[in-house]
Amino acid sequence: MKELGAEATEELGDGSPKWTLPVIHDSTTGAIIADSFKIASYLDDTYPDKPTLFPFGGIRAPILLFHTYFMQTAIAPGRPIFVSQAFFVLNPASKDYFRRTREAAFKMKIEEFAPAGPKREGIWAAFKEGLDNIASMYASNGDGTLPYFYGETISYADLIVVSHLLSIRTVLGPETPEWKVLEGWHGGRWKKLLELTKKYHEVDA
Ligand SMILES: N[C@@H](CCC(=O)N[C@@H](CS)C(=O)NCC(=O)O)C(=O)O
Repeated sequence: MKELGAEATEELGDGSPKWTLPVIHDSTTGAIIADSFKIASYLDDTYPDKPTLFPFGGIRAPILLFHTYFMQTAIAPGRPIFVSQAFFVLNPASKDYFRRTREAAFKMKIEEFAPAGPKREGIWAAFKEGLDNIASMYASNGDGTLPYFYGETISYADLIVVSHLLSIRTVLGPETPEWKVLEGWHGGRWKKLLELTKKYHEVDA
């Protein structure tokens, strides 16, 4: 990341810089941008004539607020599960790194939150509770059935949800009972959202 000229996005516990993905290199302008929200803002600013991510131009605060809330309310409580699933498909070097950093962060052994581990059910329930709040937020629009954060208008808010759901589906496996259960939550809202946004995330769609 340093070689690329990407900025650190966060700080580690000891105050030293932390670099994270995603990072983009725009070969048209030469810009290197780290941090997903900054990337989304950059893309709208740089390519305003293309389909945009923020429906009200430079007014980004509502989606930034949603992003923060979604991460804190739904993703953070479920993260041990998503992390432990990824752990089992990583190569040995990454496995060692994951075990060391994630066990320290969650103060639990990977095996505790892995499938059939003693913490699994509680973490899954906390994630569901978080997603309940996000579903209520979506359902507060119109008659409650509109698919997007801005009702009928797709935006970066929905892509935040979609990208996390895709990552969860990938690490759990699309045929696992946990994923199948999630698809049925909130009247199938998330399954539908993935279907509606297929053209953005399925190569053949
Ligand atoms: N605020 C950042 C957070 C991104 C983030 O946490 N990325 C993870 C991968 S999904 C990462 O790079 N982690 C590196 C690490 O924990 O060592 C963003 O949204 O871009």
